[in-house]
Amino acid sequence: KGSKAHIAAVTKKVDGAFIRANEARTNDWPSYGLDYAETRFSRLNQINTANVKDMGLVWSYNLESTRGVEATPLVVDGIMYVSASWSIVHAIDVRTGKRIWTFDPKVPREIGYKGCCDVVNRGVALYEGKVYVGSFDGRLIALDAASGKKVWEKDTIIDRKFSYTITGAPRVFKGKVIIGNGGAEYGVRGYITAYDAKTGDQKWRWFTVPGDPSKPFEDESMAKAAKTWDPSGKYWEAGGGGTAWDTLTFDPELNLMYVGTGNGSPWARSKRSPAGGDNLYLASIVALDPDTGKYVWHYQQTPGDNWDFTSTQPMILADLKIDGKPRKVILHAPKNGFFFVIDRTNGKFISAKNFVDVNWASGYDKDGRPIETPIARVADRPREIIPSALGAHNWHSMSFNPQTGLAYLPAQSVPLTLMDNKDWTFNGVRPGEPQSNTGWNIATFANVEPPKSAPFGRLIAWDPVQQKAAWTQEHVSPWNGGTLTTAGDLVFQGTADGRFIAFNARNGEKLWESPTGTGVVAAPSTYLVDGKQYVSIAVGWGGSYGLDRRATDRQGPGTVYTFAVGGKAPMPEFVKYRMEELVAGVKYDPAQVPAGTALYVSNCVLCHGVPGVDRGGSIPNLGYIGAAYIENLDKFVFKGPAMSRGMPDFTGKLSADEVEKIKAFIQGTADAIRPQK
Ligand code: PQQ
Repeated sequence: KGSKAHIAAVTKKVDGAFIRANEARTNDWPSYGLDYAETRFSRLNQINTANVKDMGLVWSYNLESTRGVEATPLVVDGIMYVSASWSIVHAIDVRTGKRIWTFDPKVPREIGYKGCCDVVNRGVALYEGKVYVGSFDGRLIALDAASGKKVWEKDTIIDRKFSYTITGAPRVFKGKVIIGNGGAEYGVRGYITAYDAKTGDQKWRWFTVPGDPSKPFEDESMAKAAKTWDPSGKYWEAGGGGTAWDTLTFDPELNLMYVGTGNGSPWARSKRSPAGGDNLYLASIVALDPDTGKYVWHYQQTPGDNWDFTSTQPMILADLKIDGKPRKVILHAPKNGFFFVIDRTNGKFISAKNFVDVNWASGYDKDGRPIETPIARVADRPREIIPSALGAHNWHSMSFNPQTGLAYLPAQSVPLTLMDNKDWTFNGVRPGEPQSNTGWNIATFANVEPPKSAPFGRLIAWDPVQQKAAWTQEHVSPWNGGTLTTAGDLVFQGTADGRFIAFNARNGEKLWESPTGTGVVAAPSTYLVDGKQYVSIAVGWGGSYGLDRRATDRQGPGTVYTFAVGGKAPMPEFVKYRMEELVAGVKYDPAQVPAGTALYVSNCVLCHGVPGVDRGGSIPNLGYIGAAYIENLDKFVFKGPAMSRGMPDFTGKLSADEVEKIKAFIQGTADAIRPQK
C-alpha cells in the first residue's frame, strides 16, 4: 500500500457512483465537502464523546508554506491530497505521514496581489485516477493521482486584462470538472466553466451576470438578468461581478447543481447601476443543469448588493421535516448574516433568520425579499453596516449533523464602516479608496469613521427547522476554521488562536483540544485507514482577515496534523512570531501625514494593516518592522524583493515623493500611538 500501483488502483475507482456509495459509511473523504451534498457529516464513530479525550498526534507534515492554507484534505484508502498556498498540491501517505509527491503549478509570484484575499487554495477534486486543482493564476490542471504528473491543463480565464484568480476547489459532477473564479473586488464578470474530466475539453460556460447589452446575450438567463441592471452605469466595463469563487453542490436525484454567486463590481450599486435594480444574479443561489450549464432557477439573497455580501459561502443540501412535511432544502449562511432554508427543487424561499446581530435588514418577507433598514443605502456619509464585508460567515465551511439536526457554523463580526466614493472611475487613481492603486474597484471608502461595534468569533450550533441557535461557543477572535461533525456526536473546529478543538455536538461542551503551530482557517476531514479512524486538519494562517491580523504568537509553516485515539507523536516545534518594536526614528515631515494616509489606504492597507495597530498576519505590519525598512521604503516598493512573494511593483504607480508621504504616515502613526512615558 502506498505504491504507485496501489494509488492508481484506488483512485481510479473514485467516480460518481463511488462518491454516492461512500455516503452510506463515509470510510473515505473523496470530495471537498465529503459528499455531493457537502454535509461534512461523517458516519464514523470510533472516535466519540467518550474517547476523544485520548486523541493524540499520529504525524504532522510540513507543507512548507508561509501563507494561508484553506484546503480540506481528501483521503481515499490512506492516500491524502491537500493543497497549500500558491496552489501547490501534496500527496501524502497517511500510513506513514510521508510525502508521495508534490506538484507546483509555478504561479508567477509577482501576481499575488491580483487576488483580494491571499494566495490561497481550498483544495482539489479527485476523479477516476486524476487530481484536479485550480491554480491561483486561473488554470485548471489535471494530475495523474499516482505520479503527480500533469495530464492536461486549461486556461479558464476569458480575458487577462481583468484580475481573475482561482482560489476555490473544483468539483466533478457527472464526469465534468466545474470551476469558477474570483476577482469581483477588482472588477470582473463572473462565470463558471465545465470541462471534460478525461480530456479537458470545454463542455459549457455559464456567466453569472450579463455583459454589454449592445452585444448578443449568451443565453436567455442573461437577457432576463439584464433587465435588472441600469445600462447608464456601463456595468459591463467593470464586469459587474458575481464571481462564483467557492461553493458548488450537486443533487444527483434532481440532476441539478447549485452555484453561489458573489458581490457586485464595484460594491457601490450607485456606480454600477445608478437607477437601482436587483442586479441579477449577484449574491444568489442559482440552479443549473449540470449536463448543459443551462439556468434552471435562482433565488437572490441580497438584491442590489451594495455591501460585498457574497452568497459564495458553502451550501449544504439536506432533507428536513418542516411544518410536518419532508422538504428537500439548501441550508445556507451567506455573508449577509441570515441563515436561509430554500427549497432545492424549485428555489422557493422557506425561511431566513439572522444568526448574528445585523443592521442592514430587519428580516425577510414571506416572498424571500429582505426588508432593508434606512441605514442600509446611506451613501454620502460613513455608515457602519453589520455584518461587514468580511461576512457574518465567510468561506469557512459549516457542517450539518442529521443526528442532532444542527448545522455547525463558524460565525463572526469584523466591524467596518463604508461610504460610496462618488468620484469612482474604473481603474482610475483614487487616493483614499482601499487598494485602488493596486487594481481594486469597489467605489467605496472603508473606515473613514471608526466602527462602533465589537469584533467576535463564534461557533454556532444552528437549528435550521426552528431557525434558532441550540448552543454557541465564543472564540477569542474572528476568522476561525471550518467545521466537521461526526456520528460520534462530535464537532471539530480549529481556531484563529491556534487550537484544534472537539466539542460535544449536542451541547457544545469542549471535550478535547490540541495546540497547532499557527492559527487555523481550514476545515478538518476524517476517514478510516485499515479500519482505524483518523482526523486530519491542514493548518496555515491567512486568507483575507489573516493577511494583516492575527490571534496567535505562533507562526509555524503550513502543516497537516493527523490525529487518532492513542496517537503519541510529538508536536513539531512551534515557531514564535517575531515582531520588532514599534518603528522609531524615521525622519518625516508631519505636514505630509494626511496625504500619506490616503496613499497608504489606496496602496498598502489591506495587506499590511494599520501600522502599529494591527499586528501583522501572513504579511508583516509596517509599524512593527525595523526602521531601516521604512527608511529604505523605495527599495521595497519599486521592483522590491517581496515581489517574489506576491507584492506589487509600484513603478509608475507611485512617485518617489508619494513614497515619502507614505513613510510619514507610517512613522507618524507609530509616534501617535506610542505610549507616553
Ligand atoms: N477569499 C477569502 C479568503 O480566502 O480568506 C475571503 C474572501 C475571499 C472574501 O471575503 C471575499 O469577498 C472574496 N471575494 C472574491 C470575489 O469577490 O471574487 C474572491 C475571494 C477569493 O477568491 O478568495 C474572496
